[in-house]
Amino acid sequence: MISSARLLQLAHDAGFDRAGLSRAEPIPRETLLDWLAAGHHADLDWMNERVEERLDVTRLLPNAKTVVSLVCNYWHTDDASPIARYARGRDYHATMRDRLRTLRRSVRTAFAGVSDYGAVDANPVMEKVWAVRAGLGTVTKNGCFTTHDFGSWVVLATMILDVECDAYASPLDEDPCGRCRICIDACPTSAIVKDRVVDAGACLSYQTIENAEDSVPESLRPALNGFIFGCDICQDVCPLNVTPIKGGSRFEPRSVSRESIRALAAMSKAEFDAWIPGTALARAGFDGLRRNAAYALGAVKDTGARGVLEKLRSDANPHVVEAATWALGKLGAS
Ligand code: B12
Ligand code: SF4
Ligand code: SF4
Repeated sequence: MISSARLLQLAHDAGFDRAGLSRAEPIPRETLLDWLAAGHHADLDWMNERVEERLDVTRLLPNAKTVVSLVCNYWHTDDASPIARYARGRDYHATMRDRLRTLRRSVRTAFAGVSDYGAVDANPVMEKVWAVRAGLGTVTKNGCFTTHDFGSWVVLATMILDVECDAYASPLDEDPCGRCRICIDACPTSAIVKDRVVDAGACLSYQTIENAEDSVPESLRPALNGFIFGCDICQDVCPLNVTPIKGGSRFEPRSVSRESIRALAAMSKAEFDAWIPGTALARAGFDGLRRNAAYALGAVKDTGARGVLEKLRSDANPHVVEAATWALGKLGAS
């Protein structure tokens, strides 16, 4: 048995804003299986893989006893940007992985013989569920994990240990949403299909990031009128997010977050190489970002963007061409 106070101190020293502990008990199966059965994972085939690991962390780390949930606050400014807040600075995956590496090293030094497993985002770990169990916040109706201090402007990482701690947290006994449903009504694509359940296929976050190598369904394109990477609408409207706290310097927005949609549509490969590597935007790639920007210009009927869109219409990438053609159609005849 190890000291929970010491473990939480090590997490704090590694740079995490909050940390909490829960017992490594299986997750109720319907939490994930109902979502998958409804097809809410869209083309995220990897969500359908390693399901048993997601539901039971002892399959990831034999004899797992403790799950450490780790939270970083990333909010910085209210400046308008077509990029979702979590992606405006250095890639959060790199920041969380660096901090996790530091924590794993210090845990091994402090508690000899302990084995661990670390996860950030892509691993088969249900990070929000663990953060709830660790008493760090709740999953609110917008499907986001929301804390008292930072609202939902947080990203998560998770560490699993094969040793028991001397104290564990309990989930908070509260529903901060109450009768509110502002986020559900504000979602432009009705992607929040019921309280706390998001249909990824309808979510602009999925369409602009995960579906970057295909076309966005035509019915969803008019909603792409402000974001070209991710979507913050259901968080921006949330009353639990009205007093955000500035995050650390690693989350400081980079210059690309101040570029206009037109500039991002017209981005050259050289500009892409200067602006994008090292940020989470790299996931959508050069073509995915320009495709998204073309949709956004069409969605807002930006007549001043006709020249940029004409150029994109003869691009080498078929999805960029298709998006530019659609957008020009929205602008109408010149
Ligand atoms: C798949 C995925 C997506 C999908 C689906 C979104 C979703 N809500 O599931 C898409 C691509 C749409 C997406 C979008 C976003 N994502 Co995402 N995503 C994930 C990922 C990889 C898996 C989530 C998952 O397992 N979903 C399956 C469903 C069934 O599980 P669930 O979301 O936890 O929901 C259930 C449980 O929470 C349960 N529940 C609620 N309370 C409780 C309590 C207990 C005790 C239990 C047992 C269960 C339970 O009810 C829910 C419905 O069944 C995680 C990383 C990870 N490994 O966890 C990041 C993650 C959730 N995403 C994250 C972020 C930042 C985002 C975006 C904000 C990005 C953006 N700005 O565009 C948006 C938010 C959209 C939204 N409104 O949810 C962050 C979380 C941020 C936060 N504060 O919540 C994560 C954790 C990544 C990270 N490591 O930081 N994402
Ligand atoms: S991120 Fe945007 S599209 Fe997705 S559920 Fe929230 S408001 Fe809807
Ligand atoms: S907008 Fe209202 S319902 Fe939605 S998450 Fe915030 S408090 Fe909950």
